[in-house]
Amino acid sequence: MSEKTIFKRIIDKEIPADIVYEDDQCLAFKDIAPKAPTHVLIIPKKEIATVDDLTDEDAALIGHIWIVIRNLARDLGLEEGYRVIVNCKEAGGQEVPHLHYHLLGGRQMTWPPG
Ligand code: IU
Repeated sequence: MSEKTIFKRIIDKEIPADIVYEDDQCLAFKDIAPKAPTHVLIIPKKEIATVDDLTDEDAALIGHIWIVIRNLARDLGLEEGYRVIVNCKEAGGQEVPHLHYHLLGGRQMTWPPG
């Protein structure tokens, strides 16, 4: 059996995280190395490694995550705007192989990203 990812260990409460939201389908916690004044990671509790590993059955879950992101952005005071990023696999800059959405805000974002 493959080892748990660090995010699975956070879901299982084996290691601490600064959790800002949790329900039966997903978890949101502050990024340990924030790239903006607000930097929260939203992850499904289901173990999905990357965007490429999504199946048709995950459609409702992904829709739910977007609603959670919208609510979090509002609750965290990001009414001026924010950015949501999903890195996919190595060339996309993904380091942790558990699907996660970066919610970034509190400063002016620039384009294009690096
Ligand atoms: P990436 O898209 O896989 O590159 O993003 C992983 C993020 O997870 C990155 O921003 C890290 O700072 C963050 N992170 C974390 O919050 N807690 C951890 O224990 C580890 C990484 I490892």
